[in-house]
Amino acid sequence: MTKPLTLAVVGHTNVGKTSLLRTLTRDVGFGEVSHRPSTTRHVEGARLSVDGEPLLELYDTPGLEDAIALLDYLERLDRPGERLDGPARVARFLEGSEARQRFEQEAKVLRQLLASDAGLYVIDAREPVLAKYRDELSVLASCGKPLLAVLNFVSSPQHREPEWREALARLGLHALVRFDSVAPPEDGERRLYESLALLLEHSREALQRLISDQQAQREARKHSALRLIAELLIDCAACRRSVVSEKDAEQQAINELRQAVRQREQRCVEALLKLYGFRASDAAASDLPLLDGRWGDDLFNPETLKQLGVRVGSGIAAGAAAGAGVDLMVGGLTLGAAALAGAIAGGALQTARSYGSRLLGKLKGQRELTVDDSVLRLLALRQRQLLHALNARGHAAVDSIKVATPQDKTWREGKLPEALNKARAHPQWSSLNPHPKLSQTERQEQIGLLTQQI
Ligand SMILES: Nc1nc2c(ncn2[C@@H]2O[C@H](COP(=O)(O)OP(=O)(O)OP(=O)(O)O)[C@@H](O)[C@H]2O)c(=O)[nH]1
Ligand SMILES: [Mg+2]
Repeated sequence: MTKPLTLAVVGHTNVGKTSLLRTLTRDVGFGEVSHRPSTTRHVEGARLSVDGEPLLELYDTPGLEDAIALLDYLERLDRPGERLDGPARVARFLEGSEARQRFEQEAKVLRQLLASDAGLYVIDAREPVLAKYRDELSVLASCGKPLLAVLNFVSSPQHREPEWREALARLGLHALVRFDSVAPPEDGERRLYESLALLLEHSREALQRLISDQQAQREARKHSALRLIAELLIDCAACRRSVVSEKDAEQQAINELRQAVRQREQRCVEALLKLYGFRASDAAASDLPLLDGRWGDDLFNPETLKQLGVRVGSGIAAGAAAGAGVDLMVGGLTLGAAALAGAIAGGALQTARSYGSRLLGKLKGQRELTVDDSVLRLLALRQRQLLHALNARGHAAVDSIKVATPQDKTWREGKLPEALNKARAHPQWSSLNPHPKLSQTERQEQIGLLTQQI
């Protein structure tokens, strides 16, 4: 096992060094982040490992504040007739008393940089290139370690990237990456590590492993996320409530159904946040729009009939599914009895029982309430939107994501994926119904198919 590559994250105070560490380590709890300067007071490290092998150590450092004075001081350390090089000067400074007094914070930074393989120099790209930053770079460069400039705040419209590029080049610093730690570009980490590999030839292999591992993790996360969304949709599509035909009872059932769907959506939001390593408070689903629910006649849904081993002409099935008219009711009842007999003969007793009790409910004037198609489409859209936001979110972000209803009406229109139509005929596929059977092979298959379609 080789020694991990060590990097010191350095720069002016309040430029987002701790934030960068949070995003690179995907750890929202790393260190302390604040809009006030001088928040980080001590060096603190984090380690990235692949398959249990530590590959990279990142060290957060206090922000530099008074580089102009420090540079003056360093330049006066040469004795008469002497011309020290950078590292020798820094070494002399660190042995002296000022490193424990006036420049105590700065000394911590330089010590850490000297002990590291390279430094990430974080820049607030909104700032003009002031003299203090140029002096800061001279001080850091005198440690003799490779430096990679990281332009933070590049998502801000006021950034001054061209100015910084030019100034850095004039100081002999040509390696630079754009990396906004609140909204990092999708390939941001890869670019950052690739740029480092150019500076640190001997660490190329370790950095490549890190890049591949992170890519694999990103893919795995995306897949798990889509599966979570598919499960939410199947749960809601298969959800069903039997209600007596009476106004108050119906209204109450609608309210309860809405509440159940809403809570189920919130559970999905929380699971996605956890999967992506964010806090439960980082996003919340806003309320669902008021809709009446769907009073469906899924008893005669072709899919239900298929379960019972009944083959009907598509005309009857389609008409029955639409729940049209008295004739069909009669047809439906006959069909129901025949279907029951057929199912019992075929050994599908469970299915027959459940179908039988629903049929009985219907005879007694009960109605079946399910989740409206448009709500299912809305849930899919909102969760996809959330997933998109999570993929683009750095772990340094502090504002929370709002899972809102899209402004346009796309969620009201369009065809539902087949898996959801199937789920409507399988009440036992929903964790929101009593006695669910969530591990049924067919349910798992449909979740798999839906995962690919979302
Ligand atoms: N919008 C935006 N805000 C950021 C970004 N990076 C950091 N911030 C904010 O900038 C402030 C300073 O961030 P920190 O990470 O504490 O900065 P620091 O360089 O560690 O500061 P010190 O430890 O005090 O030297 C915080 O309010 C962060 O939320 C960024 O890329 N975009
Ligand atoms: Mg800090």
